[in-house]
Amino acid sequence: MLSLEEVKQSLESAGQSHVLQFLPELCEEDRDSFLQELSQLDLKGLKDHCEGAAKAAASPSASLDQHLEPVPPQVIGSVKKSDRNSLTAWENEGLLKISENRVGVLLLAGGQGTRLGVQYPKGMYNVGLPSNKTLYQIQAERIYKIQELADAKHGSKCTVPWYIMTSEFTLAPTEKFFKKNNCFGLKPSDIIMFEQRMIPAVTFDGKVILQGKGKIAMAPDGNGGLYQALVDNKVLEDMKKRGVEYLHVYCVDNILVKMADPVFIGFCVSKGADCGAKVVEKAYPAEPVGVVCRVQGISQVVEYSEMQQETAELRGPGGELVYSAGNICNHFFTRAFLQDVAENFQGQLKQHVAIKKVPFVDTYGNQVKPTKPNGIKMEKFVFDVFPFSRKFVAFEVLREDEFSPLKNADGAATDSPTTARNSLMAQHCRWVLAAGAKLLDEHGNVLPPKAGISAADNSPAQCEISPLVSYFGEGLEPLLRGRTLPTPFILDEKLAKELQAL
Ligand code: UD2
Repeated sequence: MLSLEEVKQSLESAGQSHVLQFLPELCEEDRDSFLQELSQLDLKGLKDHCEGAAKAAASPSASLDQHLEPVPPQVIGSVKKSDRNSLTAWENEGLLKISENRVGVLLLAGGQGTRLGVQYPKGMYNVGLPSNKTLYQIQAERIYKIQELADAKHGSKCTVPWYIMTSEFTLAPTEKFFKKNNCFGLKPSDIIMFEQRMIPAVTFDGKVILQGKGKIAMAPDGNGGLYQALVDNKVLEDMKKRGVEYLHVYCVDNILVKMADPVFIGFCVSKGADCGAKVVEKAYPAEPVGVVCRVQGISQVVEYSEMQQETAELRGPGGELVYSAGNICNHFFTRAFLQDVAENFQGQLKQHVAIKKVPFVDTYGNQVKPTKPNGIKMEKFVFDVFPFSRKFVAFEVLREDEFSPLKNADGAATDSPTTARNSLMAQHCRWVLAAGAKLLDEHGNVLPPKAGISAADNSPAQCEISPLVSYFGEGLEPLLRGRTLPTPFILDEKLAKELQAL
C-alpha cells in the first residue's frame, strides 16, 4: 500500500487533489480502506484517463457511417442457407474438438445489468420458467449436456472448462451463488472465475467522481476489458495447460445461448478462422444489437449506439435492411489469436464513451443522485479485436432458436423476462411437436400442431425440457413419439428415465 503522501502527490500531479477533500472527516478504518483503494488505482495513467475521457466526450469521434458497407452475404455462413450435410459435418467437427478437450466457454458477466434493474448479477435471474431455473443454471446444464453428447459420440470423458469474467460488482455474489448450488453439478475446478479491471468515472471537466466521501465511482472497463483481464489473471496460461484451443465467448443474458455450440465451432474451425461472430437478422432498425459490417473494407462490428439512425434504417430493393447482420455477442476465438491480441494489440483497443448518471457527493459532502447525465464511463468492446484477425467469419443463426436476450424489466415490449421465458418455452414446444408428440392446453384441447402456441393469449404452452435431457432438441423422439402430453409439461431427467423405461 502506498503512503498518504505518495497518494497525495500522485493525485496532485494528475490534477485530482479533490479526491482527498473529505479525508479528514473519515474514521481511521474508512481512511485506510480508501487509501488501499487509491493505491490500487493506476495513478500513473490517471491524468491521461481523465483528460482523455473529457476530451472524448466533448468531441465524439467522427461517425464511421460514411465508410460502411454491408458484409457480402456470400461470406456469411448460414444455418438457413446450408444443407443438412454441411450442418452435420460442422456439428461433427465441433463435437470432435469438444471430445478432445480443445474447447472452452467464456462468459462475460462483469456488467451491472442496469436496464434490468436488479441488484445482483443477471445470471442469477429467474425468468419464471416452470422449473424456476436461473440463467446460470441453464447455462451450466447445457455445458454438462454438451460434454455428455461429445463423450457419447467419441467414447471420451471430456471437459469444457467454463471461464467466467466478473467484476468487483459481480464476483462475490456469483461465487457464493455457485457454491450454494454446488456448481450445478459441474466440477468446481473446471469453473474459473476472474475479475476484470475497474476504472474511475469522470465528470465532463475531467475530474474523478467521488461516490462517497471515501469512495471513488468506479465502473468495469467494458466487456472488451476481457483482453486485459485474460493477461492479469493468467487465463491464457490456464487454457494452454488444459489444451484448450478454441473459445466460445458469450454474454450472460441470452436464454437460448448454445454453450460451446458444436455447429458454430465446427464451422469456424473448418473455415480456418481465428475469430468469428454469430449473427441474426436484425428484427427492426433500432434493435439494440451491433451490426457486423465492413469499415473501409475490414470486417468489424459497429455498435448500435454508434450507428446513425438513417444508416440503421437503410433498406435494399426488396425492403430488407441493408445492415441486417445483428451481432448477438457470441464469439469464437482461437487461443493463438487471443495470445496475439494480448501480446500485440491490447493497447490499441478503442475506448468508447458512455455518458451516464453517476451518484456523487457534492463539495459540501451531500450525497446526490443526479437526474441528468453527469459522468463519463469509458468502455472497451469485446468485438473491437475483430479487425486484428487474419480470418474472420460470421455465421447467421435463427433468432427463434438462438437469440432472446434479457435486457429490460417486465413491462418493456422487448427483451424482458416474459419474452425470454416465452422464447424458451416456444422452442421447447417446437421440439416436443417435432418429436411426434401432442400438447394439450389446460382445458384438454390439443394445441395447434405447428407452434404449440395457445390461440387465447398468443403465448406458448408451459413446456420446458431440461438441458440435461436435450441440448438442442435431440434425443426426444424415443421418449415422446405418439404421446399426448398435458401442460404444464416439464421434462426433467427423472421423467425422461421413467419414459424410457415404459
Ligand atoms: C451487447 C453487444 C451488442 C449486442 C447485444 C446483444 C457489446 C459491446 N455489445 O450489447 O452488440 O450483441 O449485446 O444482446 O458486446 N459485460 C462485462 N463487463 C462490462 C460490461 C459488460 O462483462 O464491463 C458483459 C455483460 O455482463 C453482458 C455482456 O458483456 O454479459 C454484454 O453487455 P451489455 O448487456 O451491456 O451489452 P449490450 O446489450 O449493450
